[in-house]
Amino acid sequence: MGKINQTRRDFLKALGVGTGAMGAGAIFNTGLASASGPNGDLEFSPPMQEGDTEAWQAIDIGHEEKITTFLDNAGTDDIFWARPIDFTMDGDVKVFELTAENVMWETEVGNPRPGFAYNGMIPGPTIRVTEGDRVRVIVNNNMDQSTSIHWHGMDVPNDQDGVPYVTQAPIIPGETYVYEFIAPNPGSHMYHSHHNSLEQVVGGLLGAFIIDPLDTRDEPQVDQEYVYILNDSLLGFTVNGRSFPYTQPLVAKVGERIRIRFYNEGLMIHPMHLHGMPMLVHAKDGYNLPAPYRCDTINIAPGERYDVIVQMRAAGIWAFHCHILSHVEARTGLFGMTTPLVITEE
Ligand SMILES: [Cu+2]
Repeated sequence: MGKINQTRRDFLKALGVGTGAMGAGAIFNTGLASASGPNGDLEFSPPMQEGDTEAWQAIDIGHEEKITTFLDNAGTDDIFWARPIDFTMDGDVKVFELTAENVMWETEVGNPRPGFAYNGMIPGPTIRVTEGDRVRVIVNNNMDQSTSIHWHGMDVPNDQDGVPYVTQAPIIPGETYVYEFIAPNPGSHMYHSHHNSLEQVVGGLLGAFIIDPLDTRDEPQVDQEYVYILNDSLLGFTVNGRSFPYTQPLVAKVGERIRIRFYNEGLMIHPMHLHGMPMLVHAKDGYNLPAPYRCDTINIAPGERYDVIVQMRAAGIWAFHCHILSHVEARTGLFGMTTPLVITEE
Protein backbone atom coordinates (compact mmCIF):
# COMPACT_ATOMS: atom_id res chain seq x y z
CA MET A 1 0.00 0.00 0.00
CA GLY A 2 2.86 2.33 0.89
CA LYS A 3 4.45 1.69 -2.49
CA ILE A 4 1.19 2.43 -4.30
CA ASN A 5 0.81 5.63 -2.35
CA GLN A 6 4.38 6.59 -3.19
CA THR A 7 3.56 6.02 -6.85
CA ARG A 8 0.47 8.19 -6.53
CA ARG A 9 2.51 10.89 -4.83
CA ASP A 10 5.20 10.75 -7.51
CA PHE A 11 2.52 11.13 -10.15
CA LEU A 12 1.06 14.19 -8.54
CA LYS A 13 4.50 15.72 -8.17
CA ALA A 14 5.26 14.90 -11.81
CA LEU A 15 2.26 16.91 -12.85
CA GLY A 16 4.11 19.91 -11.48
CA VAL A 17 1.34 20.86 -9.14
CA GLY A 18 2.89 19.53 -5.95
CA THR A 19 4.81 21.30 -3.24
CA GLY A 20 5.78 24.81 -4.10
CA ALA A 21 4.80 24.65 -7.74
CA MET A 22 1.66 26.63 -7.20
CA GLY A 23 3.21 29.05 -4.75
CA ALA A 24 0.15 29.28 -2.55
CA GLY A 25 0.34 32.25 -0.34
CA ALA A 26 1.55 32.39 3.16
CA ILE A 27 -0.23 35.72 3.03
CA PHE A 28 -3.64 34.09 3.39
CA ASN A 29 -4.81 35.90 6.46
CA THR A 30 -7.25 38.66 5.75
CA GLY A 31 -9.83 38.27 8.43
CA LEU A 32 -12.30 37.01 5.81
CA ALA A 33 -15.64 36.10 7.27
CA SER A 34 -15.62 32.34 6.99
CA ALA A 35 -18.54 30.69 5.26
CA SER A 36 -17.51 27.44 6.83
CA GLY A 37 -15.58 26.25 9.84
CA PRO A 38 -12.62 23.98 9.27
CA ASN A 39 -14.90 20.97 9.03
CA GLY A 40 -17.82 22.63 7.43
CA ASP A 41 -19.81 23.91 10.37
CA LEU A 42 -21.88 26.11 8.18
CA GLU A 43 -22.48 29.75 8.79
CA PHE A 44 -23.37 31.73 5.70
CA SER A 45 -21.64 35.00 4.99
CA PRO A 46 -23.49 37.55 2.90
CA PRO A 47 -22.44 37.40 -0.77
CA MET A 48 -19.74 39.84 -1.79
CA GLN A 49 -21.13 43.14 -2.96
CA GLU A 50 -20.10 45.05 -6.04
CA GLY A 51 -17.23 47.32 -5.16
CA ASP A 52 -16.06 45.14 -2.27
CA THR A 53 -12.60 44.54 -3.70
CA GLU A 54 -10.83 44.01 -0.44
CA ALA A 55 -11.06 40.27 -0.28
CA TRP A 56 -11.22 38.66 -3.70
CA GLN A 57 -7.49 37.92 -3.89
CA ALA A 58 -7.67 36.31 -0.48
CA ILE A 59 -10.49 34.08 -1.65
CA ASP A 60 -8.39 32.94 -4.60
CA ILE A 61 -5.33 32.37 -2.45
CA GLY A 62 -7.38 30.39 0.05
CA HIS A 63 -8.73 28.17 -2.71
CA GLU A 64 -5.24 27.62 -4.10
CA GLU A 65 -3.79 26.88 -0.68
CA LYS A 66 -6.33 24.10 -0.10
CA ILE A 67 -5.34 22.42 -3.38
CA THR A 68 -1.66 22.70 -2.55
CA THR A 69 -2.22 21.20 0.89
CA PHE A 70 -4.19 18.36 -0.71
CA LEU A 71 -1.41 17.59 -3.16
CA ASP A 72 1.24 17.75 -0.44
CA ASN A 73 -0.83 15.35 1.67
CA ALA A 74 -1.52 12.89 -1.16
CA GLY A 75 -0.07 9.47 -0.47
CA THR A 76 0.51 10.08 3.24
CA ASP A 77 -2.51 8.17 4.63
CA ASP A 78 -2.04 4.42 4.14
CA ILE A 79 -5.37 3.40 5.68
CA PHE A 80 -7.56 5.93 3.85
CA TRP A 81 -8.66 3.45 1.14
CA ALA A 82 -7.79 0.16 2.84
CA ARG A 83 -8.64 -0.21 6.52
CA PRO A 84 -6.96 -3.40 7.72
CA ILE A 85 -8.12 -6.06 10.15
CA ASP A 86 -6.73 -9.54 10.71
CA PHE A 87 -8.88 -12.51 11.51
CA THR A 88 -8.05 -15.83 13.08
CA MET A 89 -9.63 -19.21 12.38
CA ASP A 90 -11.33 -21.16 15.17
CA GLY A 91 -12.15 -24.38 13.39
CA ASP A 92 -14.18 -23.18 10.41
CA VAL A 93 -15.11 -19.85 12.04
CA LYS A 94 -13.52 -16.57 10.92
CA VAL A 95 -12.95 -14.60 14.13
CA PHE A 96 -12.68 -10.79 14.03
CA GLU A 97 -12.13 -8.53 17.03
CA LEU A 98 -13.34 -4.95 17.32
CA THR A 99 -12.46 -2.66 20.21
CA ALA A 100 -14.53 0.50 20.64
CA GLU A 101 -12.87 3.42 22.41
CA ASN A 102 -13.04 7.16 22.86
CA VAL A 103 -10.51 8.92 20.64
CA MET A 104 -9.42 12.33 19.49
CA TRP A 105 -9.69 12.10 15.70
CA GLU A 106 -8.12 14.42 13.16
CA THR A 107 -10.53 14.89 10.29
CA GLU A 108 -8.02 17.58 9.41
CA VAL A 109 -4.36 17.46 10.42
CA GLY A 110 -3.88 19.59 13.51
CA ASN A 111 -7.58 19.77 14.38
CA PRO A 112 -8.43 16.80 16.62
CA ARG A 113 -12.05 16.31 17.65
CA PRO A 114 -13.59 13.94 20.20
CA GLY A 115 -15.04 10.82 18.54
CA PHE A 116 -15.31 7.05 18.82
CA ALA A 117 -13.22 4.50 16.94
CA TYR A 118 -13.16 0.77 16.27
CA ASN A 119 -9.56 -0.48 16.50
CA GLY A 120 -8.28 3.08 16.57
CA MET A 121 -9.66 4.18 13.21
CA ILE A 122 -12.62 6.13 11.82
CA PRO A 123 -14.25 4.51 9.90
CA GLY A 124 -13.50 1.17 11.53
CA PRO A 125 -11.72 -1.61 9.62
CA THR A 126 -13.31 -3.09 6.52
CA ILE A 127 -14.53 -6.61 7.26
CA ARG A 128 -14.67 -8.80 4.16
CA VAL A 129 -15.86 -12.39 3.99
CA THR A 130 -17.55 -14.72 1.52
CA GLU A 131 -21.23 -15.66 1.51
CA GLY A 132 -21.68 -18.77 3.66
CA ASP A 133 -18.64 -18.15 5.88
CA ARG A 134 -19.25 -18.60 9.59
CA VAL A 135 -18.26 -15.28 11.18
CA ARG A 136 -17.63 -14.42 14.83
CA VAL A 137 -17.05 -10.81 15.89
CA ILE A 138 -15.72 -10.20 19.40
CA VAL A 139 -16.59 -6.68 20.56
CA ASN A 140 -14.68 -5.07 23.42
CA ASN A 141 -16.26 -1.93 24.83
CA ASN A 142 -13.49 0.30 26.19
CA MET A 143 -15.67 3.42 26.06
CA ASP A 144 -17.29 5.16 28.99
CA GLN A 145 -20.78 4.39 27.69
CA SER A 146 -22.70 1.31 26.52
CA THR A 147 -22.87 0.25 22.90
CA SER A 148 -23.90 -2.51 20.45
CA ILE A 149 -23.26 -3.41 16.81
CA HIS A 150 -25.93 -3.73 14.13
CA TRP A 151 -25.11 -5.55 10.88
CA HIS A 152 -26.84 -3.14 8.50
CA GLY A 153 -28.28 -4.75 5.39
CA MET A 154 -27.34 -8.27 6.43
CA ASP A 155 -30.01 -10.95 6.90
CA VAL A 156 -28.69 -12.27 10.21
CA PRO A 157 -30.73 -14.17 12.83
CA ASN A 158 -32.90 -11.87 14.91
CA ASP A 159 -30.89 -12.43 18.08
CA GLN A 160 -27.75 -11.14 16.32
CA ASP A 161 -29.39 -7.93 15.05
CA GLY A 162 -27.69 -5.73 17.64
CA VAL A 163 -30.47 -3.52 19.00
CA PRO A 164 -30.27 -3.02 22.80
CA TYR A 165 -33.44 -3.86 24.76
CA VAL A 166 -34.91 -5.35 21.57
CA THR A 167 -32.60 -8.25 20.70
CA GLN A 168 -29.86 -8.03 23.36
CA ALA A 169 -28.71 -6.18 26.46
CA PRO A 170 -26.42 -3.21 25.80
CA ILE A 171 -22.70 -3.93 25.93
CA ILE A 172 -21.75 -1.95 29.02
CA PRO A 173 -18.39 -0.21 29.57
CA GLY A 174 -15.59 -2.74 30.08
CA GLU A 175 -17.67 -5.65 28.75
CA THR A 176 -16.91 -8.02 25.85
CA TYR A 177 -19.74 -9.33 23.68
CA VAL A 178 -19.69 -11.93 20.92
CA TYR A 179 -21.76 -11.96 17.73
CA GLU A 180 -21.82 -15.00 15.47
CA PHE A 181 -23.66 -15.74 12.25
CA ILE A 182 -23.26 -17.23 8.80
CA ALA A 183 -22.48 -14.52 6.23
CA PRO A 184 -25.86 -14.11 4.49
CA ASN A 185 -26.92 -12.06 1.42
CA PRO A 186 -23.78 -10.82 -0.39
CA GLY A 187 -23.02 -7.18 -1.20
CA SER A 188 -21.76 -3.88 0.19
CA HIS A 189 -23.09 -3.77 3.74
CA MET A 190 -22.14 -1.83 6.84
CA TYR A 191 -21.75 -2.35 10.56
CA HIS A 192 -22.33 0.35 13.13
CA SER A 193 -23.41 1.07 16.68
CA HIS A 194 -27.16 0.89 17.32
CA HIS A 195 -26.99 2.56 20.75
CA ASN A 196 -26.95 6.31 21.37
CA SER A 197 -26.35 6.27 17.63
CA LEU A 198 -26.74 9.99 17.02
CA GLU A 199 -23.47 10.33 18.91
CA GLN A 200 -21.85 6.96 18.33
CA VAL A 201 -22.40 6.42 14.58
CA VAL A 202 -22.01 10.04 13.61
CA GLY A 203 -19.00 10.14 15.95
CA GLY A 204 -17.21 7.24 14.26
CA LEU A 205 -18.50 3.79 15.28
CA LEU A 206 -19.10 2.50 11.75
CA GLY A 207 -17.41 0.49 9.04
CA ALA A 208 -17.85 -1.39 5.79
CA PHE A 209 -18.83 -5.07 5.83
CA ILE A 210 -18.44 -6.65 2.40
CA ILE A 211 -19.79 -10.11 1.64
CA ASP A 212 -18.50 -11.53 -1.64
CA PRO A 213 -20.98 -13.78 -3.46
CA LEU A 214 -20.37 -17.49 -3.95
CA ASP A 215 -21.77 -17.18 -7.46
CA THR A 216 -19.61 -14.51 -9.13
CA ARG A 217 -21.24 -14.54 -12.57
CA ASP A 218 -22.92 -11.15 -11.96
CA GLU A 219 -19.82 -9.58 -10.48
CA PRO A 220 -18.34 -6.79 -12.64
CA GLN A 221 -14.76 -7.28 -13.81
CA VAL A 222 -12.76 -4.35 -12.46
CA ASP A 223 -9.12 -3.36 -11.99
CA GLN A 224 -9.52 -1.66 -8.62
CA GLU A 225 -12.05 -1.19 -5.85
CA TYR A 226 -12.59 1.75 -3.53
CA VAL A 227 -14.68 1.87 -0.34
CA TYR A 228 -16.07 5.41 -0.06
CA ILE A 229 -17.81 6.16 3.24
CA LEU A 230 -19.63 9.45 3.77
CA ASN A 231 -20.40 10.95 7.18
CA ASP A 232 -21.47 14.38 8.38
CA SER A 233 -22.48 16.48 11.36
CA LEU A 234 -20.49 15.62 14.52
CA LEU A 235 -17.12 15.28 12.80
CA GLY A 236 -17.96 17.58 9.91
CA PHE A 237 -18.35 16.49 6.29
CA THR A 238 -16.01 13.57 5.72
CA VAL A 239 -14.97 10.91 3.23
CA ASN A 240 -13.45 7.91 5.01
CA GLY A 241 -13.05 9.96 8.17
CA ARG A 242 -11.17 12.89 6.64
CA SER A 243 -12.19 16.29 5.34
CA PHE A 244 -10.60 17.88 2.27
CA PRO A 245 -7.73 18.79 1.95
CA TYR A 246 -6.81 15.70 3.99
CA THR A 247 -8.76 13.21 1.83
CA GLN A 248 -6.86 11.03 -0.67
CA PRO A 249 -7.31 10.84 -4.47
CA LEU A 250 -8.63 7.85 -6.34
CA VAL A 251 -5.89 6.95 -8.82
CA ALA A 252 -6.28 4.81 -11.95
CA LYS A 253 -5.03 4.47 -15.52
CA VAL A 254 -6.77 5.34 -18.76
CA GLY A 255 -8.91 2.39 -19.82
CA GLU A 256 -9.14 0.84 -16.38
CA ARG A 257 -12.46 0.11 -14.72
CA ILE A 258 -12.88 0.85 -11.04
CA ARG A 259 -15.64 -0.12 -8.64
CA ILE A 260 -16.63 2.38 -5.98
CA ARG A 261 -18.71 1.19 -3.04
CA PHE A 262 -20.50 4.26 -1.65
CA TYR A 263 -21.84 4.26 1.91
CA ASN A 264 -23.70 7.01 3.72
CA GLU A 265 -23.40 6.78 7.52
CA GLY A 266 -24.41 10.40 8.13
CA LEU A 267 -27.62 12.31 8.78
CA MET A 268 -27.97 14.04 5.41
CA ILE A 269 -28.26 13.13 1.74
CA HIS A 270 -25.13 13.51 -0.37
CA PRO A 271 -25.44 13.69 -4.19
CA MET A 272 -21.97 12.61 -5.32
CA HIS A 273 -20.97 14.12 -8.65
CA LEU A 274 -18.10 12.94 -10.86
CA HIS A 275 -16.70 15.24 -13.55
CA GLY A 276 -15.78 14.02 -17.00
CA MET A 277 -17.32 10.56 -17.26
CA PRO A 278 -20.36 8.63 -16.13
CA MET A 279 -20.84 6.18 -13.30
CA LEU A 280 -22.64 2.92 -14.09
CA VAL A 281 -24.82 2.07 -11.09
CA HIS A 282 -24.42 -1.66 -10.58
CA ALA A 283 -25.97 -2.34 -7.17
CA LYS A 284 -28.22 -0.71 -4.57
CA ASP A 285 -27.85 -1.75 -0.93
CA GLY A 286 -25.78 -4.73 -2.04
CA TYR A 287 -28.38 -6.03 -4.51
CA ASN A 288 -27.30 -6.12 -8.14
CA LEU A 289 -29.68 -4.13 -10.33
CA PRO A 290 -31.53 -5.95 -13.12
CA ALA A 291 -30.80 -2.99 -15.41
CA PRO A 292 -27.70 -0.99 -14.42
CA TYR A 293 -27.99 2.69 -15.37
CA ARG A 294 -25.60 5.56 -16.02
CA CYS A 295 -25.46 8.85 -14.15
CA ASP A 296 -23.02 11.59 -13.28
CA THR A 297 -24.60 12.41 -9.92
CA ILE A 298 -25.81 9.77 -7.50
CA ASN A 299 -27.87 10.81 -4.53
CA ILE A 300 -27.03 8.73 -1.48
CA ALA A 301 -29.37 8.88 1.50
CA PRO A 302 -28.44 7.90 5.06
CA GLY A 303 -28.11 4.12 5.35
CA GLU A 304 -27.91 3.57 1.59
CA ARG A 305 -25.12 1.90 -0.35
CA TYR A 306 -24.47 2.10 -4.07
CA ASP A 307 -21.88 0.19 -6.09
CA VAL A 308 -20.84 2.04 -9.24
CA ILE A 309 -18.44 1.15 -12.04
CA VAL A 310 -16.40 3.89 -13.73
CA GLN A 311 -14.47 3.44 -16.97
CA MET A 312 -11.39 5.71 -16.99
CA ARG A 313 -11.98 7.87 -20.07
CA ALA A 314 -9.25 10.51 -20.23
CA ALA A 315 -6.13 11.43 -18.27
CA GLY A 316 -6.23 14.31 -15.84
CA ILE A 317 -7.39 15.35 -12.42
CA TRP A 318 -11.18 15.09 -12.33
CA ALA A 319 -13.14 16.72 -9.55
CA PHE A 320 -15.41 14.38 -7.59
CA HIS A 321 -17.56 15.84 -4.84
CA CYS A 322 -20.86 16.08 -3.05
CA HIS A 323 -23.02 18.58 -4.93
CA ILE A 324 -24.63 20.14 -1.90
CA LEU A 325 -22.21 23.01 -2.05
CA SER A 326 -22.38 23.80 1.64
CA HIS A 327 -20.73 20.39 2.13
CA VAL A 328 -17.76 21.15 -0.12
CA GLU A 329 -16.79 24.71 -0.96
CA ALA A 330 -16.92 28.15 0.58
CA ARG A 331 -15.00 31.40 0.57
CA THR A 332 -12.13 29.59 2.24
CA GLY A 333 -11.97 27.09 -0.65
CA LEU A 334 -12.78 23.40 -0.91
CA PHE A 335 -13.44 21.43 2.26
CA GLY A 336 -15.34 18.37 3.40
CA MET A 337 -16.73 15.84 0.92
CA THR A 338 -14.44 16.11 -2.03
CA THR A 339 -11.51 14.17 -3.37
CA PRO A 340 -10.45 13.99 -7.04
CA LEU A 341 -10.19 11.07 -9.40
CA VAL A 342 -6.70 11.15 -10.90
CA ILE A 343 -6.36 9.33 -14.22
CA THR A 344 -2.87 8.70 -15.55
CA GLU A 345 -1.76 7.69 -19.04
CA GLU A 346 -0.63 4.06 -19.29
CU1 LIG B 1 -23.16 16.30 0.93
